[in-house]
Amino acid sequence: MLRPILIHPDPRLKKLCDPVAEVTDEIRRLADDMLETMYDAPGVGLAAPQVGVTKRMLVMDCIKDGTPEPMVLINPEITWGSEDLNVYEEGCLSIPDQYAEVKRPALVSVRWTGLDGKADERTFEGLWATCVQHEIDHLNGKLFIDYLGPLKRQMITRKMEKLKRERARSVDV
Ligand code: K2U
Ligand code: ZN
Repeated sequence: MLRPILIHPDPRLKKLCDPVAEVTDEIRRLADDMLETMYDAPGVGLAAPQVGVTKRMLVMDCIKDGTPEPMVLINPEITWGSEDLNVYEEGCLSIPDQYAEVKRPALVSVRWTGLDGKADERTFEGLWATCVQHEIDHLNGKLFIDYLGPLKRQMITRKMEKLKRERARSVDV
């Protein structure tokens, strides 16, 4: 089922998320809901804290046109990052309609546990590399605006506070 995506500022988006102890049916249902919510947004990635679950799990599918390639990463860890950096104009489903350039390693190796409980490891590049780093930041309570200067970050936060006030009013009506 679709889950509501939290909008910044929200304390749950700043929390250090807890490891997933065991891949239970509830975790599998959460992964399905996160993928459904991600495709509906639409986005190419989504982290559990963005739907209010402060657990270390993320989903990704950076395939634009072609066969979708949904991925579920449980307790992901970055084991290596390239010296070379890539700049990407990032957005975030928890900070709608705000974009800014963020520099990140162009390639990253990530180790994680899959829904089958098995360990997996892969080196990502391109949009996949940017996305997986953006999502793992979410698991550590970090947002892409934390890489910006204080003034730009504050301006974006103020815009989100206004948006939340307007959304709350429209629901009240
Ligand atoms: O975590 C999220 O908020 C989902 C982001 C992930 C993302 C941000 C920046 C760069 C890559 C991935 C959403 O997918 S934002 C929507 C989007 C769609 C296509 C390309 C980039 C961002
Ligand atoms: Zn995000």
